[in-house]
Amino acid sequence: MKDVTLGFGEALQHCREESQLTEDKMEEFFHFWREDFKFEERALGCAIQCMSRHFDLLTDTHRMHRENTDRFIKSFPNGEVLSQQMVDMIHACEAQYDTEPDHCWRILRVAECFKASCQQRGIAPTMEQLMAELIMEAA
Ligand code: BOM
Repeated sequence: MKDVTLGFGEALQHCREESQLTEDKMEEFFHFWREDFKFEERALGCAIQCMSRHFDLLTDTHRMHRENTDRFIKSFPNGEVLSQQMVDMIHACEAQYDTEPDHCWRILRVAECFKASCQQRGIAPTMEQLMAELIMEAA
């Protein structure tokens, strides 16, 4: 999951401007997994929408594109094991917030729900794992 997160997070720089997400709101994407992270900024939902679009993970109704998302996740280490459950969790979260008409807010709620589902199943990456991976990449 740390690898998928860091891979997905690479689109943040690309999406900052169009989503109006300033650096004081989110410095790096992996902060998403912090225990005290707040899902309060609509701009973060817009950023996640832009990032998903960057990797072609959305349908034309701004919902998760299952096949593309499956392929994206499987392109990372451990993705083969994670993909099915991640896609199913995101889909269940989408169903829960389907009536929210604003795409940025809806995607933010879906992301929050997805994070909670990952924590419940014990597949959320820890900050230690993410930090270690970043240090390895920099070395
Ligand atoms: O209905 C819109 C679907 C938007 C999906 C939101 C999922 C939350 C993504 C935030 C965390 C990402 C970590 C890894 C990448 C998963 C593809």
